Amino acid sequence: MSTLTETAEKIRNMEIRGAGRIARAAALALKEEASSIQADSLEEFNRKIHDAYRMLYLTRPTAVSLPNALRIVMRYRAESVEDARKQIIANADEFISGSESAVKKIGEIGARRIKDGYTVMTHCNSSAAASILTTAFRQGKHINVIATETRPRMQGLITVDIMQKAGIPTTLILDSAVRYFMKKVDMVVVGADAITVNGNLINKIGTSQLSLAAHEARVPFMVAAETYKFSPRTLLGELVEIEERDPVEVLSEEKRKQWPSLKVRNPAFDITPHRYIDLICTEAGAIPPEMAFWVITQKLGWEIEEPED
Ligand code: RUB
Repeated sequence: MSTLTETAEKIRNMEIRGAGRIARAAALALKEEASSIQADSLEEFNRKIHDAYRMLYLTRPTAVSLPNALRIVMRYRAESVEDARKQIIANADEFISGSESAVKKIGEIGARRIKDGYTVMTHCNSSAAASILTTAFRQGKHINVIATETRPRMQGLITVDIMQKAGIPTTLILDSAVRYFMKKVDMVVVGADAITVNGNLINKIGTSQLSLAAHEARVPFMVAAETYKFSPRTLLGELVEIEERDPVEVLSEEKRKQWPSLKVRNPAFDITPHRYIDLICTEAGAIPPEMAFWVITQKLGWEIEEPED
């Protein structure tokens, strides 16, 4: 199996998961594909690299970091195959290192909002959110983290592992226990799969429930998101597609056979309205959700035109 098909498969089956990781892995796969494509003409090269782009693009529909990363890597204007190769490799390298330093920068910016003694609730597993928590802890702040399990794929356990390895006191809770514990929480910090032009957040299923409980309890709700998590297509009026995964993740085939008429639904993400979000920490600064338009047009430099698929 080539690196390209292997990466595409790993993104599809969630061996590679989390919006930032997916973006970096896809950029790397495109870079490796560009390095190894055999082509007699620039047209042939363009066709082959576009096929690779499409294969990666179609792996998972919700995390906008994936198409954003792919389009950034594909921004080349070349006169020859070698020239195209070089530009794609340089674009991918720049994207990957920029993405890694963005996560670090978000950690530094977000940590300023975490005070000594805070209890912070988080959901699923986000590298950007984890970066804020570990940075705050490294700065000597005595924080406690409450991590939700995140059914059905239990990504909360990845968060627990990161927190425990960092030495941060951590409590694991059921997803359904969020409201029960919210009164003990000083801040909620979550990651992002996509942010729409009107500042709504798309993140792991259950995030919107956290935001409601936080809103009710007057607990600030902070999002950690690199600027490539903002969705240019929403500027064109499109909605972000919510991935619905196999029901087997929720209930085994065996159990489902017992109740043949039972419907099982498994949306992987949900939408948190911008009015429940206090702050979005990006590498370009901590901004209110209302600034999403600025990020898309000024920071991502997207023009109001139909981006090519
Ligand atoms: C992961 C998820 C994460 C975001 C942000 O969902 O919802 O909160 O992707 O993560 P899944 P990061 O496990 O289905 O990919 O900050 O690491 O990009």
